Amino acid sequence: MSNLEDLKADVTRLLSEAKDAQAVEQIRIRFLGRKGVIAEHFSRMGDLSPEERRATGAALNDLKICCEKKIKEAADRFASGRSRGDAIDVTLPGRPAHAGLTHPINETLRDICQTFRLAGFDVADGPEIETDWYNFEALNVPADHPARDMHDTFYVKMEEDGGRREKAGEYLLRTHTSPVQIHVMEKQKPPVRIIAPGRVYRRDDDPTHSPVFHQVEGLWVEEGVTLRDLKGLLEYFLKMLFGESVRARFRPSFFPFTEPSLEVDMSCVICGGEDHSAHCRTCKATGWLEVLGAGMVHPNVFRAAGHNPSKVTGLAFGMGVERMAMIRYGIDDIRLFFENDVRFLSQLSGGT
Ligand code: 2NL
Repeated sequence: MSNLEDLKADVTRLLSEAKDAQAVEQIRIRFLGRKGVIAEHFSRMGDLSPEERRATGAALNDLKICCEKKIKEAADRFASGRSRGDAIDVTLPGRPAHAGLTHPINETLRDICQTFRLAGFDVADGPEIETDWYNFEALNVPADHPARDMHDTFYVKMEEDGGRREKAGEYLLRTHTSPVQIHVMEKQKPPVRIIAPGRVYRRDDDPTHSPVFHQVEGLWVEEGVTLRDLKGLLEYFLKMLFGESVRARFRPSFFPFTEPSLEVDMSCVICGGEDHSAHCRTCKATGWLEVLGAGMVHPNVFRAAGHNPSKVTGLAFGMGVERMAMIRYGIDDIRLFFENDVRFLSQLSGGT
């Protein structure tokens, strides 16, 4: 009897040492096989007395059932790969979780806004679907101006009121964020100091133009604001965004909504504006990059927005965020920003 208890202990120990399914099978053959240890014990029962035979037979049957159970359990463990030998290796490093990145356009937009907030500007926003009045008329853009052409502007027809505030009729997708500033001037008496970032729409599509892009416009209306303030503000802005060594250059220009109007160039950040005799592709060997349009608010714009042009003056400016980002990251095709290939985007973004 005690011999049989020893056998049970042997099977348990051997199974705990088994390294794979094959080792378990060897144990099964050795104990439960046709010529195995248990079969041998059964065959030797002929030598026993009837009483001994009954007791031994019962004990051997118990042992056999017990071994079958233990061996099946061990075999199952290997089959599902969860044995000690094959266990999940808890020391393996986990799969890396990919952190999201800020899109380079958003990162640039955020830095532009932050720079003007530090200078005391509030951030304003407004609708992307606008009326001809807010997008053009109030901004002194005459009816025959080429920007109003179907070739440049997306027009939208609104059939019904549809429960919204808008009336049925002709609308357009704003071509600049200036209408936001008109809305603010209508509601707020001077001083007004705001920037208006957001999406704008134009019927353009080539390597440097996208039908949807982002703009930041700025407006500062107050008694005594001058062109000097404009130049100083924009020089501060460019140095904040591109570094202290950047220089600004102002050229006379024309916009319907400002008088006088300026175009603002910055020294090329790629070649430093120094060796522009060489062939810098970014500034086309001129040493300068055109980055902003600006000017003093036209009296007609003040009148349209309900401000008295003989009491206040205002400075205004506008820039394309994609253009800023292209210069900042040295990208020559605007479409890369919108294809959203993570391999491209993750090379540019500094983080979240
Ligand atoms: C550019 C030029 C500019 C403005 C935008 C503006 C707005 C109001 C009144 C007067 Cl409400 N002007 N905006 C003025 C000058 C230039 O943008 O090149 N944008 C990308």
